[in-house]
Amino acid sequence: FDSEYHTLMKKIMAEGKYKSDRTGTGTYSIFGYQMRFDMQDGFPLLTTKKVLFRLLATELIWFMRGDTNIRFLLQHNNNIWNEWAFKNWVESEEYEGPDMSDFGIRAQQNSDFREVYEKEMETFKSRILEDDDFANKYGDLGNVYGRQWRAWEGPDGSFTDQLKNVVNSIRNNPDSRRHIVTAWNPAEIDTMALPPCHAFFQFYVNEGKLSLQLYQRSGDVFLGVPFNIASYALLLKLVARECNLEAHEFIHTLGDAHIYSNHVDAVEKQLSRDGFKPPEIKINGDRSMFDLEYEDLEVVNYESHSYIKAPIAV
Ligand code: THF
Repeated sequence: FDSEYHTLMKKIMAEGKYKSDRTGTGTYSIFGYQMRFDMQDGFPLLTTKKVLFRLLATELIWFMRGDTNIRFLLQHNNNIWNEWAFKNWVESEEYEGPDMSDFGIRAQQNSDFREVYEKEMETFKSRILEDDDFANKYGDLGNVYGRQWRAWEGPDGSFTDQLKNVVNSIRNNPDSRRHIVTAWNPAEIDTMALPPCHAFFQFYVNEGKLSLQLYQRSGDVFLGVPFNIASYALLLKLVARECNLEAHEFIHTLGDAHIYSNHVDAVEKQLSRDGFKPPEIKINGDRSMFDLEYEDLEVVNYESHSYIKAPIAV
């Protein structure tokens, strides 16, 4: 599994063209790439750096619940979406603290600013956790993944539960070529804190085995993609269990696959390492995927190299 991912990193390092980007960081990027992970060989949690399963698992549970408010994530000590909610807050009329424009890039370049930013962020997090009105207003990321998966709003005001529908269609009509969930809702892109990166996925059933292919329009290969691989592999396991099928292949198709210029050293470090045997994920208890709790999940035999820290581009 690590080698499938390392091949992608090597290709971008060798062939990636420099490109400026929305966040002002700069990336090396290629367009169009596919990886395949056979779940019968184990669970694709990378081992050449430590990937924090708890973070991607609680994020997936958050998506599956149809939740779009970072409060749930904060309650699970998960900070991966804070910056996007914080951005809405500091750009709002109500915000009266120190100037936070371009906080992502400035926090990396200026340590005095970083201190002020971190203090503002701590205050923001406490208010989201403690103040219901504040959380409703500024913790919500808009019509992001959870909303589109569980409550896609149609032109007539009705809601479509794409995730429930796809589970039912896999169960009742396995050979269908329409087992699709899409987070890319053109009419609502401007109501999202960030348009979906992992935008569209499809299931496929053959000989009692279930596969999932994801189309990801944009992939932050060092930070995001290890999460995305494990997250969709976990989703595949959960849907397979829900439908009494075996999980087979996770196929990851990428559009713009990029390495941020400030991740290059981290990538080289990771590329110098050899992988371990992949772990297994156990789903304990008999709760359905729709009621799943993080405590139902267990990572077994995860041996990995050390964690490699890298800054997130906002
Ligand atoms: N923006 C960018 N630039 N990259 C992304 O991967 C990304 N996402 C989501 C939304 N915007 C994005 C957010 N997902 C981390 C991982 C996934 C994220 C955001 C951040 C991250 O920093 N992971 C660290 C651990 C962080 C921690 O300890 O709290 C890591 O090393 O894995 C892609 O969907």
